[in-house]
Amino acid sequence: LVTTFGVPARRGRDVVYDYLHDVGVRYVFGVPGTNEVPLIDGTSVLRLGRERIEYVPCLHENIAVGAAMGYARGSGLPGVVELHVTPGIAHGIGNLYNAYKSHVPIVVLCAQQHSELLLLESDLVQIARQFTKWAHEVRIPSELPLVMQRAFKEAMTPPTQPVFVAIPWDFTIATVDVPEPDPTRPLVTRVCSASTGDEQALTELGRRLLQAKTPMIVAGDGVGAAGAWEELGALAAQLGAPVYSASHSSRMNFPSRSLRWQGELPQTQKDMRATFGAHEVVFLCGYNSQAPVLVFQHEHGSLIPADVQQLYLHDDPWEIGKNGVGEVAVLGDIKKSLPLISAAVDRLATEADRARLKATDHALTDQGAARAAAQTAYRTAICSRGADAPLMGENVADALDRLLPKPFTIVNEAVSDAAAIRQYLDYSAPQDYFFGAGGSLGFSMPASIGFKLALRDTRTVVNVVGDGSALFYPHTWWTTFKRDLAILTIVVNNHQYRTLVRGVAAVGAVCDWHPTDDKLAYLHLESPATSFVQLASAFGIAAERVDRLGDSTQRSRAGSRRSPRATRSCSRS
Ligand SMILES: Cc1ncc(C[n+]2csc(CCOP(=O)(O)OP(=O)(O)O)c2C)c(N)n1
Ligand SMILES: [Mg+2]
Repeated sequence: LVTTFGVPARRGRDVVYDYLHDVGVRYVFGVPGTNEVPLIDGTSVLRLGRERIEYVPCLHENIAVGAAMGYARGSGLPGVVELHVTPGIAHGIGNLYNAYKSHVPIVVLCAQQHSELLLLESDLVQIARQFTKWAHEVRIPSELPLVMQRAFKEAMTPPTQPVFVAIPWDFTIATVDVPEPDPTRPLVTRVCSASTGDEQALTELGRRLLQAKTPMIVAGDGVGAAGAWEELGALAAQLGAPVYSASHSSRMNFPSRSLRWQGELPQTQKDMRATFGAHEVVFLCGYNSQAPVLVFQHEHGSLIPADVQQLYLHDDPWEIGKNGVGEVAVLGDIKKSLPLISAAVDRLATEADRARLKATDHALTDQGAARAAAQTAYRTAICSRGADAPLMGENVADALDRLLPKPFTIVNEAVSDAAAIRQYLDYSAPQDYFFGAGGSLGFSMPASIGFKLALRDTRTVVNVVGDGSALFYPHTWWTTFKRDLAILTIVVNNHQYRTLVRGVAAVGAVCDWHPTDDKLAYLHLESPATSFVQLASAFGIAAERVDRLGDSTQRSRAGSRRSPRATRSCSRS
């Protein structure tokens, strides 16, 4: 076959791979159907001077999407998945939602039915639209280059998010009149969006922070994405301001060892209001607000009390002032704009201001030191309960802190123990930590696969996951085994959906509603007593069960070359 240019004909799927090569991805994740075979087969076509792209098969579409999410975060490139028609995309929605809320760039390619059977099929774009930045179904094969360039451009441009492209499968084998790309020229637009926010507005923001007696800072995912720990830390120190992380942060947005860090925002309306209410000004930096409390009662007032002034800086205009009025609201690159706020504070401060800020910061860091000492004392106490004491989730966090070599990436889905995993470990950078901000469970085992493929031997990847969460996609281990990935999975097994048990109690306290059947058997996982060791072994993964405190102090061998695949199942936590 030759094209009108007289060059060898190329197929639609070859055009698709032009774009994957252009952005530099090394892996495509998916679950095959007949529709996808031509696309998958595209990974077998070798390109001169290009690294090979590999297909990573998974046993469920949500595993594939989760793996793409981890790969994107681990590599800094978009994650790519190839999903089957209707049920395929439907299965992948949970992690697509997590990626959407966590602002992870994923390009979802979905092989639609044959173009002449479309009327018999479902509207794939309608399924995916609400969880993506852009969703489109290719109408004719010649549209592929335009659509692929737009898809990657959109996914990668901040605010990064998933995009969705449905391709009737016959288009992937159709000939298209597109020549081989010139490797010296880009195929995808890379938008340089690192613009500093308006200087005047940043000065005003600095002025309001300086005037406030006790300003408070909330660090959201925008801070971690911009790599702005240092800049935000400098501002917090300058102001003597406590820094909270946004609820459901998908990265570590402030150093866990900073004496100014207060952990994530509280989880109830009452506590959240009390926290914000103690300050007259709050600076919401890179803050992505999302359903952070279980019960919201309108009559008890907004989560941020009305008399608290809200100041915003973000590179995502949608998130700025999404749920409250920003009195000063600046759109701009966070890393570049923060130093201008600090400079304004510095410029505007009188000698008296400087002395006041210094004293405030001393008091704040003294409180932080007292908090750290109390945490150390608590940790010592829970670790001194005797070798036979049953393990607690917090012991797992403590052991990881003591035994895990740096650099590491923690993928945290230890639902009711998630705070300890954030607080006990010493993270060095925002990307040392991942959580699925949508809260759709079953994200961490799949995401760990993507992280490990992206990071290879440069980092130890540890997945800490609740038993309930692990049971969503234990067949992730099939891919772990197939790809020989050294991932340490720690299943924190409390034999229940503990968060939900606590949630029912919280609803009872707030709404005065109590379930008729208070045994809540459907929130318990004791029977059958699932053996995670057997489950892991079934997929070829080495595993051991750790019941007692004394057993948890031995250094794990996972991550070492001798023991490439290991799982720890911690029971009776
Ligand atoms: C896909 C999905 N289904 C259901 C839920 C509701 N849910 C929230 S927490 C939870 C239980 C988590 O249990 P486990 O992983 O064992 O953690 P634990 O609370 O016991 O620490 C469930 C089922 C969810 N968030 N996502
Ligand atoms: Mg549990």
